[in-house]
Order: sequence, then C-alpha cells, then structure tokens
Amino acid sequence: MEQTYVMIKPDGVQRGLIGEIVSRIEQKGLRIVAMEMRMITDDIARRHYAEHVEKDFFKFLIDFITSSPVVCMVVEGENAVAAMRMMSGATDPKDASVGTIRGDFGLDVGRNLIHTADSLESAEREITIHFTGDEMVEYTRAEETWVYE
Ligand code: D4T
Repeated sequence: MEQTYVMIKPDGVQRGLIGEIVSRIEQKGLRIVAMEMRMITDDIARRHYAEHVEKDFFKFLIDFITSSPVVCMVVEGENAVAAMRMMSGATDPKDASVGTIRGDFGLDVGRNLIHTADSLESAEREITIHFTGDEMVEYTRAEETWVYE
C-alpha cells in the first residue's frame, strides 16, 4: 500500500467541487486516511512548493494557494501515487484528458483544482509537511476485498 498527499486547491473549494473530487477518490477504491480543510500559511506554502522557488510563477502560486481554504488529504491504496496523478490529469487543464479532474473541470494552468504528489518520495515529504502521524487513521474499507484481488 502507498500513501500520497492530495490537496483540493482554493479554486476547487470555491467552485463547490470538494464533494465531486472526494467522491471520485472514494469511487476509485482508494482510502482517505486523513482529511482537513485549512488555510495554508505562507511558510507551509513555500515549503510545499520549494522546488519551484526559482520559477517565474512562484509568487503567483504562493499567493493563490494561500488565498482561500484548501482541503488536505492523505490517500492510501495500491499504486496510490500514480492512481491519483492519473485521476488528476495533466498539469495544464488544456492538455488534460476528458475523464480526469483537470480535464473535466479546468481551463487554466493557474486554476488546476487539485494537487497530487508526483512520486513516492514527494508524497512522503509532503505528508510530513502537512500532517503529523497522529492525524492519520488506520482502517480498512469494507469493500476492499471487492477492489483488490
Ligand atoms: P501540482 O504540484 O499543483 O499538483 O501540479 P503539478 O505537479 O501537476 O505541476 P507542477 O508541480 O509542475 O506545477 C505546480 C503548480 O504550478 C502551477 N503552474 C505550473 C503555473 O501556474 N504555471 C506554470 O507554467 C506551471 C508549469 C500549476 C501547478
């Protein structure tokens, strides 16, 4: 089982897409083991997006992600990192396939609705930034014998 970090960005919250996105995660069969609505602080935002500090869109990104509440989650399951990236779609919604969250609901790269960690290493780093161990729960979903062989 892998764990990944997922965040519904301010545009996803403001556009009333929390339920839709959470529903897709549940319907995929993945297990949400931590979830909280928060305002991201400037400090947390800079740590989260540290790899982009030199990019010209960095200031925009920090301003955007701290502008309104987000929903932070830890999502668990087999191949959870890749599964969530596939469900989110390409970074720029203009390139994202229909059927993905960005492909179905987005139009602009600066309003791409959801963040999901891009590797296991990133997932571990991001989970540590956003959650403490005791904020995550351990359980199985009753339907899991019907999700996994
Ligand atoms: P995140 O990290 O938000 O899940 O997006 P991705 O993993 O798919 O893409 P990323 O790290 O390359 O980009 C981070 C974040 O920056 C915004 N962005 C990106 C932007 O505003 N302008 C740009 O030109 C790019 C490349 C969108 C996502």
